[in-house]
Amino acid sequence: MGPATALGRLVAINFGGRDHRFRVVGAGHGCQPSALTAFLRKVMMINGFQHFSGCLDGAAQVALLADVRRVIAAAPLYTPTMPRSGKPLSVRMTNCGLLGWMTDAAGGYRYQAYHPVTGAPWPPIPGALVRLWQRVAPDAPPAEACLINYYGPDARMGSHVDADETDRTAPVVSISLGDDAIFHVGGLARSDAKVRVVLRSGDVAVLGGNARRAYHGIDKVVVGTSALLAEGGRFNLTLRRVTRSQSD
Ligand code: MD3
Ligand code: FE
Repeated sequence: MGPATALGRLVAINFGGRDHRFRVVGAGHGCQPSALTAFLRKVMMINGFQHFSGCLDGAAQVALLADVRRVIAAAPLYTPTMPRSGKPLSVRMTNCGLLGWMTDAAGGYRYQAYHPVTGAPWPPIPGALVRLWQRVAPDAPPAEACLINYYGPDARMGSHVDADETDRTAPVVSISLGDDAIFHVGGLARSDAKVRVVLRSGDVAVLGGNARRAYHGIDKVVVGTSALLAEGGRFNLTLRRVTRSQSD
């Protein structure tokens, strides 16, 4: 999908052999929605998926990467493993926040408050991410978890639904840093048609509504498309509300 589209502009996306036309509407905060946002709503009938291309400028990406490096210094990337089989995932992971998502053979998919290798509590969510959550998810209670995925050249993430959160009414907010990734999103059933999108460094995606229950994954990382990470590859950060808020 192309770069951010000027607000009010009529765009066309060809899908299933015909052009789908729609107007790009603003989101009420700084970031410009891409054409994909309207496409998913109108054509695939997935509400609540918003994709903001180029939401973070170069300086903001550099600053956020420095935040990520500080988190990793305190909470090193580790290789998660599949429930029961213990087969390693191809991404490496860490977290910041009160809770972190993890998986291993013994305990399976879950949130826990401490790093599985060091046993230390996860570092706090950096201020810039707390403010981004407030800006793009103003109605949600505070984010509790920020999962950090690192994709090397051969890493991918198979199609799945994020379902380990007790509160699945709050959106998931995704931020991409580094090389481009081919992202796919489908419907509520694994067999539903999927649309593929390039997620670029600085893109922010908000997954709310029924998009929160849609199958999605990363087909591949396109190596060498960004100079942000000296080591190459891609970080994806996902901010999440996990538990139901006390005040609701
Ligand atoms: C759609 N991460 O960590 S981010 C994940 O790029 C995950 O690392 C991918 O899927 C990544 O669970 C994709 C975009 C994303 C994140 C959460 C979603 C899309 C989503 C939750 C519901 C629907
Ligand atoms: Fe996911």
